[in-house]
Amino acid sequence: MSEFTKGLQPLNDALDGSSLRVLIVHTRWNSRIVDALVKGTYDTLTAKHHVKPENIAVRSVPGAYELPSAAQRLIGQAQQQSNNLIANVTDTMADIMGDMVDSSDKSAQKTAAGSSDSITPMGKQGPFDAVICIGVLIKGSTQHFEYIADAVSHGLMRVGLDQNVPVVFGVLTCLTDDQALERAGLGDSDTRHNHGEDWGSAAVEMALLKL
Ligand code: DLZ
Repeated sequence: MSEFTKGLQPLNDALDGSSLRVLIVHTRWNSRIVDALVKGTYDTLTAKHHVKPENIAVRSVPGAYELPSAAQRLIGQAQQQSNNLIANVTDTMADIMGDMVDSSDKSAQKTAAGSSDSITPMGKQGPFDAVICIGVLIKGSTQHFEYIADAVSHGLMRVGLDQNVPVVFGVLTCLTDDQALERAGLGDSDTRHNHGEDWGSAAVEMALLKL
């Protein structure tokens, strides 16, 4: 039986994210806190889970309200790029096979084999395996906070389910500035913790989830 009663029970297994492609979308609202959270997320992805820096795309949006639509659009663009690339590779392979069938000439076969070496690898253009949306909402004196928090949490859940891509909810919804600082690892207490670290691990765990 675990001694652990509160918070996230860490996995015992090491999660290898070296084959994953991850998108981080973050706000520019509350940027000091958000920047610390993005750094915590990024460092965990690369140092703990070995996600390659070239496979991490980072994009910013104005505020938390923009996170769901930005995530949806960027996921779609990456998927489209990937489809185009696959279509190009398929066309090139068909051309090569056609050339080889058309000609019994050894030199033609050599040329064809040469061209297959130049097919562009997937590189930075694959679809995303996970998306992490990061922002900080701090309650003010109006109902703005409640409306945005509600819209963003529902919006991000919808994007994840509709796109079938894990979307990590990296949005702090805090009543005070101090609460936000503590949760970005910038506070004064001994219990301060950068939640970005948990979000990085959650993204890798969800991307690798299988039966
Ligand atoms: C307008 C606003 C306010 C009052 N507070 C925050 C906040 O604490 N955190 C945040 O990320 N964004 C805030 N915004 C901006 C909205 O999220 C959004 O960018 C604008 O309403 C434009 O759609």
